[in-house]
Amino acid sequence: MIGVGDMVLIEPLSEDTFIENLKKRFDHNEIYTYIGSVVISMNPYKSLPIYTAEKVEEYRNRNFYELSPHVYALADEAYRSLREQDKDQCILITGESGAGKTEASKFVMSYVAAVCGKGQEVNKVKEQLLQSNPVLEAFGNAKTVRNDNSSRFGKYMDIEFDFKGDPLGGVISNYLLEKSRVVKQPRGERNFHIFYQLLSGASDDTLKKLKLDRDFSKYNYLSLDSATVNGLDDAASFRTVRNAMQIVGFMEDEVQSILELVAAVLKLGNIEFKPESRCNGYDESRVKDKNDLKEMCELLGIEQSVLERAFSFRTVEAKMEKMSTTLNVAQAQTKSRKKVMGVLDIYGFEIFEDNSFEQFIINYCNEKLQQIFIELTLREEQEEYVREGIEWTNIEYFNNAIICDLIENNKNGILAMLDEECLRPGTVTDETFLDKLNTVCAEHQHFESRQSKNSKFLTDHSLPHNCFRIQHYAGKVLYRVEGFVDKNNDLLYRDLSQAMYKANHSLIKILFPEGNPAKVNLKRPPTAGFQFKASVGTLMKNLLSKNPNYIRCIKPNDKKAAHIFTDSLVCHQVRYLGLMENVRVRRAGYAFRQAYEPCLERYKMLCKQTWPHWKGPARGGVEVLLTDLQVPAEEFAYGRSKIFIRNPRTLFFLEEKRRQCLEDLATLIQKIYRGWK
Ligand code: AOV
Ligand code: MG
Repeated sequence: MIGVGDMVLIEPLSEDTFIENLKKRFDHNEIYTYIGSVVISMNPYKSLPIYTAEKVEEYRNRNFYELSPHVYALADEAYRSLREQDKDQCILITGESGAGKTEASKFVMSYVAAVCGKGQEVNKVKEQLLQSNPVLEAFGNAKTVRNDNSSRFGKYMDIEFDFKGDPLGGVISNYLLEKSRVVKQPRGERNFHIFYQLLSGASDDTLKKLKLDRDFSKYNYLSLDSATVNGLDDAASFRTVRNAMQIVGFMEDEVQSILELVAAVLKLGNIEFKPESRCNGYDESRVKDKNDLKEMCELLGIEQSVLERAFSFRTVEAKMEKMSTTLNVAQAQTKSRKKVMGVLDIYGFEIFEDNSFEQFIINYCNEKLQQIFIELTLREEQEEYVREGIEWTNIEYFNNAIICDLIENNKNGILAMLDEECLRPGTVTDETFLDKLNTVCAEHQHFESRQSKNSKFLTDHSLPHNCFRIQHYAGKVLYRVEGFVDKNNDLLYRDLSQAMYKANHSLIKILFPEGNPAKVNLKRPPTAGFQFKASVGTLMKNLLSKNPNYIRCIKPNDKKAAHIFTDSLVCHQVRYLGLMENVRVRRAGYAFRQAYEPCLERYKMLCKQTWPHWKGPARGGVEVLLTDLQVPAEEFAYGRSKIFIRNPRTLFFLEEKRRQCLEDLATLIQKIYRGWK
């Protein structure tokens, strides 16, 4: 073993030894390290031969601590608990942009797929689950300065199993896609992969049908300075995506419709408007060059005059996506209770030069996940010791609840204030929103400072006039308010949705149900922020109802490069992820705990006094049992309702004894049986 596989065992423990251990292991391609049952994963930025079929076999059905740390061990443990103990599981993967979350989520999925169930039907379901990844990545991932394959949406996938542990299907929920990227990308970044894939990989014939040119430079929406990315083969990816779409279950004509839509978006980007006179406060505009408009209309089956009229009232960006969609990969056939393993892979915490509404939402989501980690591993763990009456010295940690509150508080949280501003009659601008924020949050801060001085809404004189700054758990972020109101409103003008609804195109029609004149809904749709907060709330509840398994991803350097370990960068992540506190709580505590009754039931055969029946309270039985087995006293603590076991090895010892005992028993029975014959 290179270095120490479980940080809990490091001696002496300090931030320096912790990071030294990570570095030593990273240098030897040991990218996984445990903190108890939590897996730390360092992004190696190169492919390692540790995800082979042989590795899967190695980790299959083995005890978590038996082999060297691996994300497969976590996947195995989660799947086994799901099958044998009937506990729904969730895999929570966190870390900043480019740290390796999406890759980790795919390794977990492919491991589970490899070890669960067999047979033609089951294999089909597995294929569909796995192949959903390339499709979602094509439409939802893009190159950013932080990551060449950055997820621009949050994804939560429930994999459903029957009582035997065979997969039945999956339900995927998507969270707020960064759709503004379609129209505009920061310098050095790209639009969503699918545009480049289509132009690079489609046949001449397909492109002709889609009225497209292979040349990226013909399209305004495809940034030129970074159109090709080292290490990304767009043409090959297109073939993968086409194939995956078929496996997932799209019919040929559906794929065609989708590609027509992609082509239409590219055309849309080329339509230029020239301003005309103003009337009624609307910017009237006229389409300048009509050829792209004509082709777009042909692709979508829309009458040109209808669309032109709709455009003329106001130029708006096309917003074609719903907040949260559920895709049923396969139909579950059974009515009996399903077991569920949820895999969460969201966009990681990010700080760009220019941070807007999208970064605000992304970072809020990361705060919420950090909250879960804190609640479950730091707070609840410590509270349990106190509850059980076990001697305990509290370990200090930073609780980010105050930041979550600053953002989501129903009364004076930033999202609530943004909504208030969006719904207020009168002239509403990003500036009026910022004014309000500064008034309320600054007051809030004064109020706070009298009490605790830890407000996370930062006001100082260096702040540019159109910005606000938040001290997030993972760093300070400066947000520019431009676009906040518009993006939160997320309104599509009725003329446009109605024009789209009139299209003679199967897909477009479904995408704009609000354009149906028979269903004019005068009620205002909920804002983007409101919907996001609600769906994140539901997600958190869902996660809290399951047994959590954590993968904490760390980015070794800012260069997307192999072999480079930047100490300061890693140190920053170790700090804000709360990993030191995690080790301390774990070290001071006990790795396993179990109520007295089931514990006695399981091991009573190991001691003459407790076998076959123990009379009296279970706790006494467990005491007798452990004394008889001569397990050192410091390995245990007796809680009010549970026995606490400090070291995993002690549990192995008990399990091994039990296994031997059962084996001996089986041999004995065989002998007796033979004797009778
Ligand atoms: P992310 O999901 O955490 O970022 P990814 O999982 O996309 O990050 O990882 C970024 C890149 O790092 C990948 O494209 C791989 O090149 C490399 N990488 C990550 N993990 C591994 C691994 N285990 N082995 C080899 N290469 C790896 V974001 O989606 O940006 O938050 O929004
Ligand atoms: Mg990702």
